[in-house]
Amino acid sequence: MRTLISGGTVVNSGGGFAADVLVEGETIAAVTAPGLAAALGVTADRVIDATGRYVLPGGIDAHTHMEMPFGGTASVDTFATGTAAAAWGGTTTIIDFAVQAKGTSLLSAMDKWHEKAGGHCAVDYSFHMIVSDVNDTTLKEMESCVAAGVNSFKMFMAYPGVFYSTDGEILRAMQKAREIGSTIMMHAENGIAIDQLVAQALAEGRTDPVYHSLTRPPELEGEATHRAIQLAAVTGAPLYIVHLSSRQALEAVTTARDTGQNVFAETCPQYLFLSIEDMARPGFEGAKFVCSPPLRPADHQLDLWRGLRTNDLSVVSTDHCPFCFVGQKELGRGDFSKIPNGMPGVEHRMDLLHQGVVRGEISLSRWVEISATTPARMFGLYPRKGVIAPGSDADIVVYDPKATQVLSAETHHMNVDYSAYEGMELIGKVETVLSRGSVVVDRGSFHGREGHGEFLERDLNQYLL
Ligand code: DUC
Ligand code: ZN
Ligand code: ZN
Ligand code: ZN
Repeated sequence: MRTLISGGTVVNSGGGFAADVLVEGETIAAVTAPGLAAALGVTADRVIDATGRYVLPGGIDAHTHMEMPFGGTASVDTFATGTAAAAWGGTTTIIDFAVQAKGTSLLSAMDKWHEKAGGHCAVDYSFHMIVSDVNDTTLKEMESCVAAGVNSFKMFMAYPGVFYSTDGEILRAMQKAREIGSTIMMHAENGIAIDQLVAQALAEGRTDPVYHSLTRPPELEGEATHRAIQLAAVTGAPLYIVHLSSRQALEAVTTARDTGQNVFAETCPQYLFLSIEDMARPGFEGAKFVCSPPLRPADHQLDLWRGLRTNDLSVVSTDHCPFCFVGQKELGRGDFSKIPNGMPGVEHRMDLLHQGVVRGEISLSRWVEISATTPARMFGLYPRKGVIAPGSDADIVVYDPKATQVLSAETHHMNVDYSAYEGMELIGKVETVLSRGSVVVDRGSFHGREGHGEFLERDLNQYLL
């Protein structure tokens, strides 16, 4: 099968240029001057007219939680529904977190995630490991994970008793990561102090959703981020701060990067577009916005956009972790600490970030860089993913920058009963999506197939100094 995408503007992280893209089977065969392939007599089985459109590398969402057991329930997108929603939004690769429960082995967690995802994904997928039980066996198993194409390990300074690791445990895992060339990903919030604030708030009868944010202050994200960075400095391990939400945490990352440390960070659309005001909505509406770290006062958003421009924030992922309002978020009526933590978002990352381009917060090429190219390089998928170039997988998004849309639970494809962005008007829309050469979405209809997505074994972080 040969496909020609003609007349569009190819946008890579290095910039945009008018070009045609020729796809042979699952890969990109050529990126040519406009009209060249046709002039040379190359025929195609399918021609996609991209006039007036951007032709982008498929998005990579490096942070999702499909069917994850959490807070006494489980996130509601399966790998089938979640990857289909991703495709609708122009994301053609997800990296999901396989969870090691305390008292279980790392490799059994990886097996379990292969079982959940295998044969069900509409687009390509890979895993990071969540390490929640540091012991000699786990540390040894980290080597086997790397051999199996999983070379990034997330740890938690939050959630005591669940995923939490002590500083000593983090230090040991970082030493191992340094030895085997892996990156440690950190959920950086001081969970010990937070648990005290939560208990105090509940004892005083402060039970509304907004207290979820007020008991997880940005100082305790900044402190944990700084501490993780120092542990990384002592051990020499590369560190990637996940879901960075606050000015305080960004400051710690910026300082580390300015001194040349291998420290990287991602933020998420919810921290760029939503705020603590949303958690204070009337009634129990705020529960829809409960995630950790929490939404911050709106002025943090300006710092995060600046961080994206200065590359102190290198990646935007979603932390997609959807729980339905009815029956799941409602578990926390009368006690905010029982609201399952997490928000839906895998479908709208590319579109939301495009608003940053429209508003002049980031450039067109930076949009592609933070949503596709850098995640590919950070997590060892480049140049197979993250770029429109000969030899790369034909994961391609034809994007109409002038179309408009209104986000709504009525029209989204995630398996969740609300939208965190209900009624938001956006400029720009995904038109056609190819995953390894197959059209999976085209002008409002889905052509993807459960099981088309393949597991991606990943290489080393390509940014290490
Ligand atoms: N934060 C969330 O909001 N959900 C899942 C896990 C996490 O760290
Ligand atoms: Zn199955
Ligand atoms: Zn986290
Ligand atoms: Zn997460």
